[in-house]
Amino acid sequence: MGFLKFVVFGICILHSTICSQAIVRPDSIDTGGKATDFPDLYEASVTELQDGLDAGLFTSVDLIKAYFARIDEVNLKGPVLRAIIETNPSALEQAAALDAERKVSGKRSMLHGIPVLLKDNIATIASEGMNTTAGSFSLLGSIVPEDAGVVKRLRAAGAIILGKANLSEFAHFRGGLASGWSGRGGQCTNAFFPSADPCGSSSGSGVASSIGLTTVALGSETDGSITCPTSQNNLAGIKPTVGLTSRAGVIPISAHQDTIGPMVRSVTDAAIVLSIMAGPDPNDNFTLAQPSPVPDYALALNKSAFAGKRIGVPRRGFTDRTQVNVLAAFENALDTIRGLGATIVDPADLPDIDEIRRSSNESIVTDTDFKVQLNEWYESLIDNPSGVRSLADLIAFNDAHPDLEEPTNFTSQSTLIASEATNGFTPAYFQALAFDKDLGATRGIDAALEAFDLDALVTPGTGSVSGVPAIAGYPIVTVPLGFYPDNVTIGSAGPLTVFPAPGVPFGISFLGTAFSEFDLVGFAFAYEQATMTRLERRAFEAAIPKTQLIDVIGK
Ligand SMILES: *[C@@H]1O[C@H](CO)[C@@H](O)[C@H](O)[C@H]1NC(C)=O
Ligand SMILES: *[C@@H]1O[C@H](CO)[C@@H](O)[C@H](O)[C@H]1NC(C)=O
Ligand SMILES: *[C@@H]1O[C@H](CO)[C@@H](O)[C@H](O)[C@H]1NC(C)=O
Ligand SMILES: *[C@@H]1O[C@H](CO)[C@@H](O)[C@H](O)[C@H]1NC(C)=O
Ligand SMILES: *[C@@H]1O[C@H](CO)[C@@H](O)[C@H](O)[C@H]1NC(C)=O
Ligand SMILES: *[C@@H]1O[C@H](CO)[C@@H](O)[C@H](O)[C@H]1NC(C)=O
Ligand SMILES: CC(=O)N[C@H]1CO[C@H](CO)[C@@H](O)[C@@H]1O
Repeated sequence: MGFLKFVVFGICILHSTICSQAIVRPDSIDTGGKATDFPDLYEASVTELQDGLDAGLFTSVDLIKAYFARIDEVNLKGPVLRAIIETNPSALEQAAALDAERKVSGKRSMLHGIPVLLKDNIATIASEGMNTTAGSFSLLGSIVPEDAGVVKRLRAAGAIILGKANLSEFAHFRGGLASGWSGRGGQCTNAFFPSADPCGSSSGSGVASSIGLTTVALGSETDGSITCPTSQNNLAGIKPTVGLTSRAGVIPISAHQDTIGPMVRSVTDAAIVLSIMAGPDPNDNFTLAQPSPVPDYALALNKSAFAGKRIGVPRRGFTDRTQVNVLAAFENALDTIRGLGATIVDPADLPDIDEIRRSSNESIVTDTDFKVQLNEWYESLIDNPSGVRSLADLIAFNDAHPDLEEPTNFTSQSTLIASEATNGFTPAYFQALAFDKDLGATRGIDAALEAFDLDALVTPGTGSVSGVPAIAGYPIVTVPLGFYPDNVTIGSAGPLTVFPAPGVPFGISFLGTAFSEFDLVGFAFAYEQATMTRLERRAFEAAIPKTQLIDVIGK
């Protein structure tokens, strides 16, 4: 991550007039030498950037300029990744104010002056200049009442909202559409192979973080939407326990499953961001039930976290024998984890896994919740120029605007239609909700943890990993595991995308009980540090932006 080089340069600034002049007038830097000592934005961590900001090496204004230029290089030009829908027109002004504040009174937090990209379902006040649309033209120009709860926390900590990321429209709660497609953003694609599936629904968040179009990105997960794009874009990501991070001001699917979390390049960055995002919010009563105080997840970053721990492998329903590349890497990972001092309990199947896989209680809950909550969302808007005020209006709007919302091969809105057919909080709904808690938590993850006396579960971060934690509302922490080999047979993922494909990443996930993030972060960190898999392979050449800090400083 260039950390060592950077520290050396930092010392140079403190002790040498020549070096510090070079910083003030970066144009004069010998590009054959010192210039390479700026953090490489492809990989730069929160800590590296914070050190550089504190040392006066560069400013947050420089960071915003550099990321905007990097977005411009690859978003609609070159590889046309379509990871970003909008950039923040107020970001430079906000960065300048935060730079000035840093000079006077120092940094507010580890995120002071650090750019954060939001999935487009996370609300930001319209007066700042950005839309909040979940990728849908039905919400273009709409005025939300206020920032989302997590955005309020990030801004209070000094973070700068860089822009809005593309996503599978409505967080993939629309129909049988390809991952990463939205009406407003078009088809987002992976940076590791041309036109590869980015997974979803937090697709743009994943792609943008993977190649350094931002320092931090946030995604949301109802069932797989942080975990899968984290896995498929070579990232570290945390799907928090439902109720750890506020969903207030996030375009909803289900209060019982939605959760907001970081998708970044290292477990350390994920821990820093989660520590700031998490906490109670009076506008989301699920967050009032979380343990207090919020832990400092950075204290979980312990390379010895596996020592003396028992980690279970829930094979049945979690691993897919046909995924030979993923499984081979996973078996190696289990050896690594054993080598780090853990006892691997394999298999450690969930006692009720077959019953869970037969159940369709989840869609009863999500279809019902979505209609109620989306109607509330439209009603909460101060204005919506499209005139859409309900789920029924949305379905009609899509059909009335096929050019915008139903282009060839992207017509389905079967999920919206199924949701519209539900009838609110009926006894059958409450029964399905109770079944899900019992199946996923009590007789599922918690039963396995207890039966095998485990500290956590570990599975490939692909395929069906997210379903049981989804219905339980339980956390998942995912880090890189490997990459599809160069000779993998390329498959089709959607009308415009391919998967698998050479070089496309896959991850490994750690699962646990409610609010076990501290332990899971420790395990993910220990595994990440022992392997550093992310650094083994980079994006394809055209998808790697060229702009670096040196190109914008002082310009
Ligand atoms: C929303 O997007 C439209 C079209 O791109 C743009 O004109 C507008 O400034 C954006 N922001 C808001 C707050 O509507
Ligand atoms: C949140 O409030 C709703 C309605 O006001 C209530 O039905 C629900 O049980 C509450 N949830 C929690 C976790 O407190
Ligand atoms: C790291 O984990 C090891 C093994 O559990 C423990 O002995 C040690 O105290 C931990 N270190 C810190 C700083 O928490
Ligand atoms: C919900 O789960 C219960 C318990 O496994 C099961 O008996 C029931 O059939 C499930 N309902 C649906 C609609 O799948
Ligand atoms: C890819 O290469 C590996 C190692 O050379 C080989 O074992 C495997 O059979 C090849 N796979 C395909 C699909 O050709
Ligand atoms: C729609 O999808 C089919 C099958 O994937 C493909 O052959 C066709 O070219 C696509 N049409 C457009 C306009 O993208
Ligand atoms: C920031 C950016 O490049 N946004 C673009 C996202 O895609 C839509 C559709 O192509 C463009 O209109 C935006 O300009």
